[in-house]
Amino acid sequence: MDSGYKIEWTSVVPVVSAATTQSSSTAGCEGCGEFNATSGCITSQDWPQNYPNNIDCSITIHASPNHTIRLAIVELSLEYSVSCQYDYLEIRDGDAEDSLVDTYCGHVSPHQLISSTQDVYITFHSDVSWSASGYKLEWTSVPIDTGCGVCGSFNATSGCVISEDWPQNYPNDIDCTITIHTSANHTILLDIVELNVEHSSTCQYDYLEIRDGGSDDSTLFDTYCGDVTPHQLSSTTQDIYIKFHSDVSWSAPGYRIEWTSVPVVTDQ
Ligand SMILES: [Ca+2]
Ligand SMILES: [Ca+2]
Repeated sequence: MDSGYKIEWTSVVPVVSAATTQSSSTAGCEGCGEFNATSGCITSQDWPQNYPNNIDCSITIHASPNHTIRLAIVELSLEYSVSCQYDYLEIRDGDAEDSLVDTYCGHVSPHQLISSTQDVYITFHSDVSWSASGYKLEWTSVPIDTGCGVCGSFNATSGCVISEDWPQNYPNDIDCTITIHTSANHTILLDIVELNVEHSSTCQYDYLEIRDGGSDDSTLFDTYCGDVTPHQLSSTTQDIYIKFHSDVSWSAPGYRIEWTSVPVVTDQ
């Protein structure tokens, strides 16, 4: 390092009273500790102001049995160093030492992680000097769908299908066809509970096609990619045809879709 000067600063939140600073966690987000709510958010101390120096904070998120945890890194800006030795956020899938997912410092783009266990363990450390705005994380617990189908024909009045390896990222190079067939005089209410596949403007890489009918030339409801808001589709027939394709690179958690049969109301 060249000699010269080094200036350090710290933002200080004015202390109004002991009571208000106690409860000043940002917009209802949590700080350090153990959490077992099904969803929530966590921010660094004083976020979005700079975090204090000399902090050690540990966070454990614990999901219910048969659930994993989706953790979104919404914002992450820490003091940067090549090996993240000064300030860092460590994320572990589970609480074992060998379960390190990654160690973050500097500025990190928003992205999501999905645990393979029921627990996520996070530690934050800041050293004696330099700080930044810190982090905001959000978590949601995700049910492990052992009872859902993946590809094939389903002949049932209700059920669910998930992408392969859900809620982990789906594999590359997949073609999966799903046909759902319900009883006579019924239609199908399809509930797209979660859908997050590689985004492209024309959905040419990875996509989920959903058709109102039993074959690949039935009327298209839509072709989906990217992060899709949960919503429902109602078939006009007793069949729905779904095709999922993934290309050779990039993947995402995929989808979880539920269906139920709806009796057709006939005029008396
Ligand atoms: Ca620092
Ligand atoms: Ca892809």
